[in-house]
Amino acid sequence: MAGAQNAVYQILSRNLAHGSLRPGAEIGVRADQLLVQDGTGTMVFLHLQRLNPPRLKGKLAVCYVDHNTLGDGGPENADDHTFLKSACAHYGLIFSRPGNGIGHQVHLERFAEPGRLLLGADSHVVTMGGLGMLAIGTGGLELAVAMTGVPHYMICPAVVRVVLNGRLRPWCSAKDVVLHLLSMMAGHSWTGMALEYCGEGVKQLSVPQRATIANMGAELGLTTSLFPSDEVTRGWLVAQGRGRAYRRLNVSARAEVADEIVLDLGTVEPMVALPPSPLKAVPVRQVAGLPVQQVAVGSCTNGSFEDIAQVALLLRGKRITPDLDLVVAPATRQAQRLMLQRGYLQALVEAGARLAEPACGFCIGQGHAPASGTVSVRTVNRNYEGRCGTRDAQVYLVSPLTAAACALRGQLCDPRDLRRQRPRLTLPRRFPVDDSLLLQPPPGNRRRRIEIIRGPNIIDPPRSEPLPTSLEGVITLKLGDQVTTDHILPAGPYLKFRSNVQEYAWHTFKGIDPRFVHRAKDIQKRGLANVLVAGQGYGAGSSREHAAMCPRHLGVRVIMAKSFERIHLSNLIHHGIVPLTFIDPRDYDRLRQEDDVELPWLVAELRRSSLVTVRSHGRGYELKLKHSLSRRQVDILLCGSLCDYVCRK
Ligand code: MIC
Ligand code: SF4
Repeated sequence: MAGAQNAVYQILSRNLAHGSLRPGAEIGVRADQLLVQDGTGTMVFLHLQRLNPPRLKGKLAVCYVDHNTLGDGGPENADDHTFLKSACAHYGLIFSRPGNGIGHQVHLERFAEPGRLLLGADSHVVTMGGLGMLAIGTGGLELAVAMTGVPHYMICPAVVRVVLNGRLRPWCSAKDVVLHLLSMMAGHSWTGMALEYCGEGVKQLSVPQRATIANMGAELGLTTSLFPSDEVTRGWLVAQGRGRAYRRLNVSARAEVADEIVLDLGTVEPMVALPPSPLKAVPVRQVAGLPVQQVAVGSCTNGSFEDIAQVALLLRGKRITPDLDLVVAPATRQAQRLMLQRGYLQALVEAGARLAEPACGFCIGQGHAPASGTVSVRTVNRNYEGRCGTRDAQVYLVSPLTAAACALRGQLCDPRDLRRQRPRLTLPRRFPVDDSLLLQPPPGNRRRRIEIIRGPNIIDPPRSEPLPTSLEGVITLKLGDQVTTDHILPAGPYLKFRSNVQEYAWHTFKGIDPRFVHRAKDIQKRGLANVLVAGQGYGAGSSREHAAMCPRHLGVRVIMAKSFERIHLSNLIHHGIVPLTFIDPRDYDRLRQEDDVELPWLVAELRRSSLVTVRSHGRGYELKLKHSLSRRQVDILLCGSLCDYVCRK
């Protein structure tokens, strides 16, 4: 007899608009809630203006200003905020003002609902899985299209159950659990998979702790991670004054799943992810003693009140080591206010910490870039090379308790080696709720009259052209494995160009090959296509569609890789770049940068088979690569972009 339906499919089937729930099948879903943030959101609204829907059909949609908050070096950030605020009022979204906090944590506190489906233009929207909400990251254009009421198309994930048994040992926390899991699961491809958590061990994890674990599933390329909604969830929602949002969601140990992972929480130790990947996690003791110059606590992974308060309690009455910089950023204004009320911010300041505003900040290289060649210990989720703003800094990822211990010792250390009692934190029965920085849109009939205000840096994205029947081009760049979207298009100081693709494009592959843009433009001028070659996991990390739009603007029309990450793959298709994968990985070795290439029957082959011919006259080879595009995706590519496809329909 077939087992019961798993929890992920229970939610998907409630929201299913097209297709059937089979792992790997293309399905269409309609979401209950939508989320955008400022870094991806300006483009979402520019797409919406082009799509020009008569009205939006989303249910609850929120736009958070959390990435671009510094406003340094010019008016671009503030202009983006004005644009977003007016666009939210025009289209009917709630606008979360700068200072209100990081979207994922604010959403968890104020809007997330168990048993419901959320789509968000950010890879870490999956944080909401901690509350039993099925949350899926998308590209910006996809989200704009979903806002118009068109179903969102995605690959139905295969579900893997994670059974958490046992109890966490003192000083071990949710971050250690997820780093432990990442180290266990690294080395396999998890693209197209979703995790659902169950087991006795889940009950001892609070909602923010579950959210930390769900958050970092993004680092494995998972579609999402889901926790049950139980009495812990109910208690947390009640403390947020949202008890009515509670709905039970069982994750059954008997439901039908593709695979199962079992973890005894009692075996988890304080962990650290070594640079340059969150997947390179080892027990902290293996690297204890390494001198540390900076500690940064915060982000959507570990910026909850619980996380920051524990750091304050551990540092209370002490001073951090003099040669080290400690920066602390509560993730939300609510956490910040509670820290103030309880005197915890004072404890941090007295210990020598620098306080930062509730925003992404140092997590995305916006401020607090470490000194050259130094070690920075952070509670964030990604430590890719250069993401912190300093190319040769070494970033280590740890839990808040381990971060605090490092701040006291001035070196990487296992917090158990402090030989102290773990601080005891009592959580409030009621969190201080103040939604005054969440601006509600005006009633429907008044919205359309509200003008959308565009600053001079907010530029319409380039128009796309249909895919030509055959292509001639040059391999302008050959890349290795694990090229992340941070490598393709860095954030940090260039984040302010998120609303200006033409300008942002000048920074494409900047950290990898500063000559790339000039080469690509030369090839483009000669009327040829730019073709990229990449290894495994091309496009891992962020959902930023600019990592597809900017290369496309520079004339990239085909990327041949060993494999692609999920959200980036959609972004490529939706912006008119053909993703092809190697059938034989040795073919990757045959291709060289500067090879002339021709795809003589591109469109015919995309339409008729799963193989595409690539040949080089200069080098004398002919290869077959494959694609796994659905009929719909081929049609999108032929139109040039999802925007054109939807408009045509
Ligand atoms: C990230 O953590 O990399 C970001 C910045 O939040 C991105 C979104 C973006 O690039 O705007 C993400 O995770 O999708
Ligand atoms: Fe912001 Fe960092 Fe979270 Fe991305 S991972 S949403 S940059 S805090």
